[in-house]
Amino acid sequence: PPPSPLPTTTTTMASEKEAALAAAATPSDAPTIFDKIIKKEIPSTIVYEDDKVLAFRDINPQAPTHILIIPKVKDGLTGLSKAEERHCEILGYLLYTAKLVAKQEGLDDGFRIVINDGPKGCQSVYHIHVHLLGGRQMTWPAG
Ligand code: TR5
Repeated sequence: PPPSPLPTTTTTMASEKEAALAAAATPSDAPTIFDKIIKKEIPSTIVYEDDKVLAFRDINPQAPTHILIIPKVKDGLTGLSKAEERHCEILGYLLYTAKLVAKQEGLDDGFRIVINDGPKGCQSVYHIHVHLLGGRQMTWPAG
């Protein structure tokens, strides 16, 4: 039989890099797809929400559990490299939320937090987000 096509959600290393480079070419404070997810204009699988943050499942999961945690108000925080002192509270809150969601997901044996930044960090969406990955053995170093 002919080889079955790769699932459309599979992202190769090359296309991740291409997406990151394409994203880096757009104005960094422009609205992103995450604004539409926050406003519920496009669907997502929300696993946690309060007045400050939203956590939803990544559309292209890299682990059995792959959740993105984002601030509802970007306030110039397109990525970690743009952090100012005024962002300290929300940055801490994003990590604390990641811990709450990890517990909710049953990741009691461990998990990984990732924040990609800029083209070389393979960031593709310029609205800061914390990746929560778990449900399998992680390896190190990260790619
Ligand atoms: O590459 P970085 O670190 O910027 O992470 C961006 C993440 O957003 C990637 O892991 C993508 O898979 C994820 N992503 C992109 C879209 C999307 C999403 N997660 C959930 N829902 C999504 N929608 C509806 N549309 C996207 N373009």
